[in-house]
Amino acid sequence: MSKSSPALENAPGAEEQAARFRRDGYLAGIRVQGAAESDRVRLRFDQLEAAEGRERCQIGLVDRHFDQRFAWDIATHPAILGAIEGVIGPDILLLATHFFCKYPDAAGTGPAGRFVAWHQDVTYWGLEPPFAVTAWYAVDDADVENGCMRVIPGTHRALRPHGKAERPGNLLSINQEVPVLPEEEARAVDVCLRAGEISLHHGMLIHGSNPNRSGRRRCGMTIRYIPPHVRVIAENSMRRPWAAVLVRGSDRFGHHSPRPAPFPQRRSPEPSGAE
Ligand SMILES: O=C(O)CCC(=O)C(=O)O
Repeated sequence: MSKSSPALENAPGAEEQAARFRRDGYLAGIRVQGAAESDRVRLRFDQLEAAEGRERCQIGLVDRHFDQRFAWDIATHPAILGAIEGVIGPDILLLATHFFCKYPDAAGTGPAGRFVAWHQDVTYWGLEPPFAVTAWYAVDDADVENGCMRVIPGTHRALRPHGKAERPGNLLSINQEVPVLPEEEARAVDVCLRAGEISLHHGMLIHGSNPNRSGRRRCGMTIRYIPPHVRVIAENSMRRPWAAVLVRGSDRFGHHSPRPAPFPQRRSPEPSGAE
C-alpha cells in the first residue's frame, strides 16, 4: 500500500528541508498562499479553462506565464522562489511552466482515464548537467482519489533508460515510461496537497500519477527551475525551445539568451482583489 507524504504542519528549518530534499529527492506540503489567494488563482484558472477548453487544459497549456499574469505571479511567488533557493541556491532561472489537469472519470476508462506514467523529467530535456527542480503548485486540492502526484523517494541519483507506456492514456509528451521494480512501486508516496501548497521534486526523481477517479478536477501547475550553470545541449521532447527568465539572483554563466520578464515581479503576494 502506498504512503502519503506528511502534512508538514511543523515544517522543519531550511537546512533540514535541504537535507531531506538531497536524501529523498522531493519535499511536500509547503504552504505558499492563504485560502483567499489560492481561491483567486483557481478563479483565474477557471477563466483560462473556459477560454481554452478542457481538452487543451489537460496538457496543452505550456509557458502561459508569458501571457497570463496569474501564472507569472505563481512562478515568481516569493515563497516559492524561497523554497527553490533552499534547494538550488540564490541564482534561479525559470525554465518553463506547464499545467497538468486531470478531469473527473469515476470509471477511469474514458479519455479522462488519463494518467502520468513513471518517468524522470530531465531524461528528454536536453540539459547538461541534467538537473532541474520542479515546484508542483496545487490549483485544486490533490489527493489519492483525484490522482495526486506520486513519487518514489531516493530514485533521483541516476537516470534510467525509458521505454514507452503500454497502457493507453499517458499524458506525457512522447508516451515515455521508466520501468520500476515492484519493490520500488511499493515504496511510492502519494503527494497529497491542498490548494495553495506546493511540492518540490528533483528532475531525476521517478514520479507519475494515477487517473482521476473522483468527481473533482485535479489541476496542478508545474514550474521548472534551473541554476544558471545548467546549459541546453539538445532539443527537448516537446520540440520547443526553452525560454528561460532570470527570476532571482544573477546569471554569471550566460548560457541562456536572456528573455525579458513578461510582467513586473511582485515582491509580496497579490493584494486582495487586485489585478
Ligand atoms: O501532475 C502530474 O500528475 C504529473 C506531473 C509531472 O509529471 C511533472 O511534474 O513532471
